[in-house]
Amino acid sequence: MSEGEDILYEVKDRVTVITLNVPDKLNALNGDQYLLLAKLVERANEEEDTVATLIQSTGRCFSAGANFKDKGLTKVEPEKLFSHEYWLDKFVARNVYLTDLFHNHTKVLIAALNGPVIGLSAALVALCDLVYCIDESKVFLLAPFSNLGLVAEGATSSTLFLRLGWSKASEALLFARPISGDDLNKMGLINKSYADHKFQSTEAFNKKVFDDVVYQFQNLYTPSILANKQLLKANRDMLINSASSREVIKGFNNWVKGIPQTRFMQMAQKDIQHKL
Ligand code: CO8
Repeated sequence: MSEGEDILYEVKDRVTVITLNVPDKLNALNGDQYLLLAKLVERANEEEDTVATLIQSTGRCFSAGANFKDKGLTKVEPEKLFSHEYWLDKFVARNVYLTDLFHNHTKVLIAALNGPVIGLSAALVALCDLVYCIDESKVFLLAPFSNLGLVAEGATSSTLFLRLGWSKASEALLFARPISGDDLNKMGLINKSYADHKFQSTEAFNKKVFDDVVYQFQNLYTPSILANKQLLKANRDMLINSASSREVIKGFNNWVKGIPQTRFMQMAQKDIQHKL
């Protein structure tokens, strides 16, 4: 593992640990960083001896979603701004690829939430098998697509109702309302909150989650764990795949009209903000 990289990758004790490492931007990721995350998750899938892939973060926010200052989104050359080719590449292909990689990951996929999770990153967390959080009072999940001229991404139009029920999913998606950590915990999206531990740092929380993950699969028969994951996942295959393809086409239609680009610029200039 090397310092100074945007996303860190390490394999230890049969777990691949992927760490979002852009804390000064609240781990908001630009297009290249989301693609890097996709490549690292793909690499984790190919690791021969691992049982689990743990996605953790740094600082006070798990991830603030897409970076609204990403030049690839807001400073696009005029001839590309409304171009089908550009948005098929930068939006459709990348989102489908990332969603598919998370959905079809063959190891146990785990997220350790050190703070809020937003947008496309929230969608990826909702595709994880297990979710742990540092303290439910410090965490929320925000799917702010209705505020950004976007539609559901990363299969959230199916994962949120699967994991939270129809009513919460509607509130979250239609009105871009944050779902509190307390609700995420009560509704079962969070497996365990570590609030009682009162961790002094994200690193201490990450270490505890890592140790607990390793402890959980010790002495179990690994092929059965992974086969059970496949069996469980098969129940959502149709839902995720169809949601993902419907979502990107609706989203794409907005990008070629320039709608999200304008909303992202307004967000960067603080002309609009999210309900928190
Ligand atoms: N992108 C870039 N910078 C960000 C982002 C972001 N998404 N979020 C926060 N930051 C930066 C802020 O600009 C600020 O920087 P600076 O200190 O230099 O001014 C710093 O992080 C701290 O932010 P705040 O002062 O706002 O901290 P708060 O604790 O008050 O608020 C929030 C934290 C709630 C996270 C708030 O910053 C926020 O609402 N951020 C926007 C979140 C957002 O809208 N993300 C996009 C979601 S949509 C998505 O992910 C799908 C997009 C699909 C794109 C596909 C590619 C084509």
